[in-house]
Amino acid sequence: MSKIVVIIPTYNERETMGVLIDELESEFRLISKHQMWILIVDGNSPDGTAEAARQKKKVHQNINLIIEKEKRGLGMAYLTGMNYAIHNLKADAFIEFDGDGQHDPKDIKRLVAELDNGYDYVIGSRYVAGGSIPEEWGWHRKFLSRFGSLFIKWLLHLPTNDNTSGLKLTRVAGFAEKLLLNEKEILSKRHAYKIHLLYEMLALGAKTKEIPIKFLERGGGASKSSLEDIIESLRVALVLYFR
Ligand SMILES: Nc1nc2c(ncn2[C@@H]2O[C@H](COP(=O)(O)OP(=O)(O)O)[C@@H](O)[C@H]2O)c(=O)[nH]1
Ligand SMILES: [Mg+2]
Repeated sequence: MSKIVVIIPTYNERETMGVLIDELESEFRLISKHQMWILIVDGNSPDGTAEAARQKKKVHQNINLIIEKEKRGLGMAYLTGMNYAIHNLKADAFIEFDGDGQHDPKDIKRLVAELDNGYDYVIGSRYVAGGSIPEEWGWHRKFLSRFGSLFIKWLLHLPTNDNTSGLKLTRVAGFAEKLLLNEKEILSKRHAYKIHLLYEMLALGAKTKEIPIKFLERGGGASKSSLEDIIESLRVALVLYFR
C-alpha cells in the first residue's frame, strides 16, 4: 500500500474545482491497492477556488489545501506541493495534475498501474501513439507545442517525446527526495520548471515510461501560460544544454 498524492495547482479555477474533485474521488475508489490523497495549492485565487475546495474538504478526509500568499507561478506552486507531499504527507509518489479540466481523472489509475509495474517516472504523453492535443487549438499553438517538445528532445538528447507534459507521476524514494526542490535551484518559477525536473529525473536514472493521454480543452476559466513561458522554456533548455 503506497500513499499517492495528487497535487493540483489552481488559480481562478472555481468553475472546474468541485466537479474535478468529485471525479477524482470516484476514480480513487477504483484504486483499492493504494491510499490516494489530493493536495490543492491555490495561488490565493480571487474567484473563490479555495472556498470551493474547502466545501469538498468537509466531505472527504483525503483533501489537503494550501493557500499561497499570492500567485507565484506554476513551478512555485508545484514545488510547494511537492515539498509538502514529501515531508508532511510522507508520500511514496505524487502526481502533477492540472486543475482546469485539461487532464482526465480517468488517467490517474493508468499512471498508478505503471508505478505498480516498477516505473519511477510515468509521463502522460500527448506525443506517443494514442495521445493527442485538443482539436480546437489553432495550428500555431499545435506547432509550437509539438515543435517545442521535439526541439528539447533533440537539444538535450532525451528519450522522451512529450517534454512539457503537465501530467506525470514521480516516485519519491530515490528520486523526488533527491531533487533540489527550492526557489534557488529551480531554473524556472513558471511552466518551464517541468523541463528542469524531467531532465533531473532522467539524470537520476529513473525508470521512465510514457503512456498516451488525450490532453483536453479547458473546462472553463482561462490559461495562465503565455509567450513568456515559451521563451522561458527555451532558456531553461539552453541552460541545461550548456551545463
Ligand atoms: N497556484 C498556482 N496555480 C497556477 C499558477 N499558474 C497556473 N496555475 C494552475 O496550474 C494549472 C495549469 O495552468 P494553465 O494555465 O492551465 O497552463 P496551460 O494548460 O499550460 O495553459 C491550472 O490549474 C492553473 O490554474 C500559479 O501561478 N499559481
Ligand atoms: Mg491548462
